[in-house]
Amino acid sequence: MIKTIQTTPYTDQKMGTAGIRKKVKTVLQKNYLENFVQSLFDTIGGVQGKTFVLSGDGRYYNDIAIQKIIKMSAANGMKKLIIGQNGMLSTPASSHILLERHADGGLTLTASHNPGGENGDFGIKYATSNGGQCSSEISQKIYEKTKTIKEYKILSADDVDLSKLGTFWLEQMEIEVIDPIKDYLLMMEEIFDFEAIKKLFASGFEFVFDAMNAVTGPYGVKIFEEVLGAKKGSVHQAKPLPDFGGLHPDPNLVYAKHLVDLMYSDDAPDMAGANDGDGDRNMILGKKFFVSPSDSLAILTDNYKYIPAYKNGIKGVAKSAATSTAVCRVAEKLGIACYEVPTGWKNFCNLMDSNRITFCGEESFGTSSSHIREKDGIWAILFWLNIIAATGKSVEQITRDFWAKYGRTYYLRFDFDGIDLDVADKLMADLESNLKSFEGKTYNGCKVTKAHPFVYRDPVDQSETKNGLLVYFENGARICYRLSGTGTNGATLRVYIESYDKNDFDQDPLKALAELLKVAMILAEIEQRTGKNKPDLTT
Ligand code: VG1
Ligand code: CO
Repeated sequence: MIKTIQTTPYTDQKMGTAGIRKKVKTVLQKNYLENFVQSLFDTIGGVQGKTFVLSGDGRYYNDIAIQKIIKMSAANGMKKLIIGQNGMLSTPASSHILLERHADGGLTLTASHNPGGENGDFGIKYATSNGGQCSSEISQKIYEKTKTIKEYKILSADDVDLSKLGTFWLEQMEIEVIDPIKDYLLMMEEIFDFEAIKKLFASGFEFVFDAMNAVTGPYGVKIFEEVLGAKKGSVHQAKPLPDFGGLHPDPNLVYAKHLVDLMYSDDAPDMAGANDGDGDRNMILGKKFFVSPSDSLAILTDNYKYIPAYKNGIKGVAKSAATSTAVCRVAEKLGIACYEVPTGWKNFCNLMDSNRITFCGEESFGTSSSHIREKDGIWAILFWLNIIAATGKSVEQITRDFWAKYGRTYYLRFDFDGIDLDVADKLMADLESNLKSFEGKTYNGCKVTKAHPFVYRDPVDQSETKNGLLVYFENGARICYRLSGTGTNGATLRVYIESYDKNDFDQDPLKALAELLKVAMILAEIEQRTGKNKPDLTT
């Protein structure tokens, strides 16, 4: 029986850089999830006759939320839902299924790299029929709707069993529960040289994949261990847990310290990779060696010819404005375009749909290609394995060869967390008004050449997005400031800093960027305004 439930709106259901993301406690409020989902359905003209992909990363509340959404979908006339077994699909696998099945939309229940569990975060990423997350314009419309919603529709029915594969019906709606890994694996086999990677593992190459107790554990076991022959046990923290075992499932030097410690110990394997909560981020480590994500994007681009799917040539590349310029130097050499877009994967999608780019990436440990419309953690790790298999070089050697060819871009991101929202907004607004006055001046020995807000005009739909403030210095150094759009705890100010060195590749990035960090703090008056004299997190 379809029920129409009266409800009262919430005023905080705005989507950020990647969907809506909230504290679990917030989402548990009465009708909170239902309000958002019904507003979304209403905004897109209803879901009557449509097919959606629906799944999540298995975090706390995934199981309850998915049942609610199934029943709301049925009540709203959805034709079909495609769901990963046990309600789970990684974000890249979900994007792939959406494209492969020509579905009308996709909902991924995840707060991505944010912690899970009762005290953690929950969220929803909404993808449109192009496989990528909806535009800011659509998310704004959904937000407007959430502020006036009065009722939602839901089927009163028993929970659906999502543990068995196959097709069944919930009243008029078809539900297909699929193997979450099968199609994704087939796609990876089409892209990469699996035979070469099998030989690499057979030759004794030691590898660890850390799934951070999140969604890609089973993908890792299947792909790396069972298919490619990596030693049993190569996948660490392989079982997805609702609270990620207490980990912050963000693969970086701080939150994946256990893996970094292993890789800097004498027992380090030859290579390690890690993914985030929903499997779209990746971190790459060699023996006692870390590859910065901005470098990783540039290195993959420079080595595209080793990958069967790309060997006949790649189109352009793209990076977020906050990401280092390393990949631009590769693009220049290859004679292909390098686009700079606002932070957030949705901004790459038009470039891919219009065949302008093949690879794209963000400094936040995200890399991918036009095979889907999301970043793809396992894809990036397979890409590295394929290069290693083809060249016989180590992670460190591949990176050093890259630096020798292009110079090294030292790069770090500094986060100032938990700032009062108004203080953060004012800081950015004042900094923006001051930008012009920095030009031509020297701070701590660093001379500003130009300074301006980052404004992007999408070459396909001509939409304009303003995101971040850029300050350029002599010798190719750069600072980018922006506020996070994924946090759930006050505002996070992100300061991204890079410098470029043609000859000296062995500095500690923290030391190489120390003066610029001081300059960044001076220009934005960070200490005066926030009381913080150093960043809370450096990645
Ligand atoms: C962060 C990253 C951004 C990434 C986004 C979603 O956004 O900086 O590069 O696309 O998270 O990542 P923000 O607005 O907090 O800086 V994922 O792995 O989470 O969906
Ligand atoms: Co993610």
